Amino acid sequence: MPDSFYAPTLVTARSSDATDPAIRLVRAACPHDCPDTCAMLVQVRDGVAIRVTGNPDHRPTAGTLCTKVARYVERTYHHDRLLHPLKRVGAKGEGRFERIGWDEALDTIATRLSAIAARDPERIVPYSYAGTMGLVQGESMAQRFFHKLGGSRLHRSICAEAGSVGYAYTLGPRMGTDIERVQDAKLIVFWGANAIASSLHFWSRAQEAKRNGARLIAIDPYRSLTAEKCHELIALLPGTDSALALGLMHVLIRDDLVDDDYVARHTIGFDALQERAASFTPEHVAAICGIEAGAIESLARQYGEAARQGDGALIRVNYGVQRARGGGMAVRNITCLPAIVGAFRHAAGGVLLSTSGAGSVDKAALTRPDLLAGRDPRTINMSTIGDDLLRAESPDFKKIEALIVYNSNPVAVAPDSRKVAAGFAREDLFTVVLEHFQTDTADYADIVLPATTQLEHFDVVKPYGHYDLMVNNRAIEPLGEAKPNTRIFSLLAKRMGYTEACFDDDDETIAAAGTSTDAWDFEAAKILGWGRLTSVDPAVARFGDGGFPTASGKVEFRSARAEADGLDPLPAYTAPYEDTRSALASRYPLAMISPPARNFLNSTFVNVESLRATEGEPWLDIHPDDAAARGIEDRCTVRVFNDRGAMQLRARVTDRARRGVVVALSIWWKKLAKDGRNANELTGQALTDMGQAPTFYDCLVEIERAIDGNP
Ligand SMILES: Nc1nc2c(c(=O)[nH]1)N[C@H]1C(S)=C(S)[C@@H](COP(=O)(O)OP(=O)(O)OC[C@H]3O[C@@H](n4cnc5c(=O)[nH]c(N)nc54)[C@H](O)[C@@H]3O)O[C@H]1N2
Ligand SMILES: Nc1nc2c(c(=O)[nH]1)N[C@H]1C(S)=C(S)[C@@H](COP(=O)(O)OP(=O)(O)OC[C@H]3O[C@@H](n4cnc5c(=O)[nH]c(N)nc54)[C@H](O)[C@@H]3O)O[C@H]1N2
Ligand SMILES: [Mo]
Repeated sequence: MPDSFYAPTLVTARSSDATDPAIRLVRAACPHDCPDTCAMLVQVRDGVAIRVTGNPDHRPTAGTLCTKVARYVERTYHHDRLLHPLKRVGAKGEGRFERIGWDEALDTIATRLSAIAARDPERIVPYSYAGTMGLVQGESMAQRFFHKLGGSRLHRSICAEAGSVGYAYTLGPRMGTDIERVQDAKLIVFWGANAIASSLHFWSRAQEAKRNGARLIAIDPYRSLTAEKCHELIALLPGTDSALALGLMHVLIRDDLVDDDYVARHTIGFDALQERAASFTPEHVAAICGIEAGAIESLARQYGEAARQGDGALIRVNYGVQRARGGGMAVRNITCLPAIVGAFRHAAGGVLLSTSGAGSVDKAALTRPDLLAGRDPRTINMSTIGDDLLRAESPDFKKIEALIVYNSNPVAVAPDSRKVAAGFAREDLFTVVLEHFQTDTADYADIVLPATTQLEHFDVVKPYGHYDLMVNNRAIEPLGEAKPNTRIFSLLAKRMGYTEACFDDDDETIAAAGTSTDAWDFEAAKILGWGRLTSVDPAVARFGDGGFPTASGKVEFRSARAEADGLDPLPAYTAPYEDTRSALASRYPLAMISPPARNFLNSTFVNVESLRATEGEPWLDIHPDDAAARGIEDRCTVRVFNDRGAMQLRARVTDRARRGVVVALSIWWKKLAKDGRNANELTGQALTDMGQAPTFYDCLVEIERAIDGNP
């Protein structure tokens, strides 16, 4: 029997693709943590999804899906899908489970949580991130549940916090150049951004710009798939971007490439900035970044001149620059550049980090903070979950006794994994995991609950790379006994005795309430598959005529807010914790970065055989000079280690990695690697300068040939 809890909207669209009358086309939206948030067309025959394609009518999607999501059907019907609740019968982490019914699962959880909550609900911690970016299956019913419970809050810091804080100091909430203008740019700088892997539809537009004569420049320690297709690569040392931006400012000011009119009308603090930039000569910056001074001079000239000529000069800054100690400052400094040269004047110019500051979502309607009823629970930072799970009871810290994980795989993705796993292995910790698959994290659960995938539930997804709010209509019935996150938390609420009416809301009611602050037409959007966010005008987002959403209404080179937060009010250079010039480098001389592999989406899709086969196995890319110095040959097994941990990988000796930097594309499931480990065995829990975010790419290591590491 279909569950009547969530309204079974099944919208049929027409498309030339579906000539077979037995095929129903459902308009859906990709749920994944990616800026592109594509419009999908799901072909359904006899209640079975048979194919997923990109909707050609949705402009940002333009009819294409990435290789991963094109395999969404393979993932949905995967032979390992979790189809019923499970209870653990083996040791934590061992992965031995036994099937139970929903009643037993929910009763067990409610009994355990009630007992803990009777003493102190803050000992119960939610752990979630962006397994789905849906407003409904993400943080709606789940947070209503935790608000009513009074559980700890979670600082969802693991991805974008450093940059969002840095960006806000300079420009305000994140709204960037509209992806639909990118093809008109004449210079595109990919700054810590591997668009081919992580935002394919931005890349398509950039390629169109390239065909129209645009110059593409990558700033990346690694010759990524994107960097190799650019005209130029500046391969700096990881975590030194804030210095490079200051070096560019120095040259722009010195060589009179400043747009004085724009600076005078739309910025504050330029004199102080000029003074600050004075000491960041190209030679000084080159030494910090490990690059040639000439590359800084040349980039500044190309950038300043493109803007001066009125050409679109666009910086696509992404997450690569944010994952070291100075990640916040890097974004703060980079976002000053388009104001200095007036690049905001051109619709295709300016800067794009994210569009997530655009549009208004009614978070309170989704998550109902009123259910806290005056309580103000503590906040746990998801990026230091390893330490926090291992922290003992003290007057300052209430030990974590229960963890409810959904939309996330912390045992694979959180830094300092050895500690994370040790924390999850605690016998006195009660852990519930809502999942599609038996992940590394699910292996540590006491109870595993099967969740529906995007094809099996309704949702609305707010993108961070374009300005359309996307509707995901349900295409098929839930597989097995799987249930949407909303339904699971609603049932749990009932078991806990919560009687508020909001725990009865169905998914469409939640979606309508959560988006009612925008004047978009929800009913029309369900039929079309998307609706333009009306509360943002992309013309405003490009700031041609100023009007920045900062305190001063201008670009803030000098930020009083940063100063009030105890930070340097001006752009500065913040060195990495694990600097290649520090004492630590004498033991661990190589900087390791672990950016996303093209065929995985964080740790999602790693268990899809066809995609894993394309990635091959966990590799470590190492420069020929660094390999030779250690007697490492191509394809031999190496041991990578530092004080936090060690793992084994197969070496690829290649000059894609710059000298001094090794690259382990991620995020592998630990249990699908030969040694049961992944890159987070080596990463640390130190936090960024802004936003208390993780520093995955601020990680010194040493490498040796494994004992039997023959190629
Ligand atoms: N295929 C795929 N797409 C994804 C994801 C995925 O896992 N796979 N993940 C999604 C998520 S959650 C996110 S946050 C985004 C990430 O989006 P991006 O940040 O665009 O993705 P990355 O591939 O990490 O690109 C970052 C690039 O920065 C480089 N880099 C590393 N350290 C530094 C540094 O210190 N300075 C500079 N300048 N560059 C550096 C890396 O070598 C890499 O090429 O992508 C999203 N899209
Ligand atoms: N070393 C290293 N570590 C990193 C990064 C890196 O570049 N290098 N990147 C970091 C970044 S940017 C991010 S964003 C994080 C990502 O970390 P996470 O947000 O944890 O992302 P995933 O690893 O994709 O795990 C998401 C899980 O949610 C599940 N899921 C999907 N949809 C649903 C649903 O509807 N219901 C339920 N219950 N579950 C669902 C999926 O099956 C998947 O196992 O990782 C971080 N970790
Ligand atoms: Mo992310």
